[in-house]
Amino acid sequence: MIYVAIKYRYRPGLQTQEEIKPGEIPTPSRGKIGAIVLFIILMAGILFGLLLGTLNAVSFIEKPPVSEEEALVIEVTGFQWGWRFKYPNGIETVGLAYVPVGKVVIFKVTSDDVFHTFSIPALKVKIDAIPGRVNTAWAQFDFPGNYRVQCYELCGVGHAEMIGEIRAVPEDAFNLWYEANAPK
Ligand SMILES: [Cu+2]
Repeated sequence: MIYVAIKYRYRPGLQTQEEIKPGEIPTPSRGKIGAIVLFIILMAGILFGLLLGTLNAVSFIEKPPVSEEEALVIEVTGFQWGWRFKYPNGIETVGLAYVPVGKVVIFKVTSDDVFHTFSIPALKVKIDAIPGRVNTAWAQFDFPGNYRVQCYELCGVGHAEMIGEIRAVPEDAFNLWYEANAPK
């Protein structure tokens, strides 16, 4: 834009907007149809490339790479102010969830009261938690460790304290915990 602004700036001898009389067709002295076509194609190409990249990224984010049978499905419920996790075998925890390293985890996210947003910042996971609705997000924890969970939707005075933790542990350790804590 700076280049064009300098190159095509007004110079003496050129018509200004005010000098063009009503009904007069200005002399198309500066138009280059080839350049215009080239730039339209170039711009359309860039936008199309960006569009493809975006669609690709969105489908990666939204579609878990494996089916729910092959993944660990955890129901996540936000409430004022905390996170509840429910596992397929009935285990329920509040504020802390264990997951196995290397396995795809699917989060079915909803809320008990107001709008919240479930997020695991380290893994760039972020999905709205809305009462009466279940939103799906997924993640794969490739490294053992503690992952912070944070609410990203202002949801009342306790919003800043609406923090949870996901502990990614080796699959063996997870299975021990999972079996040992299964509700009888
Ligand atoms: Cu919240």
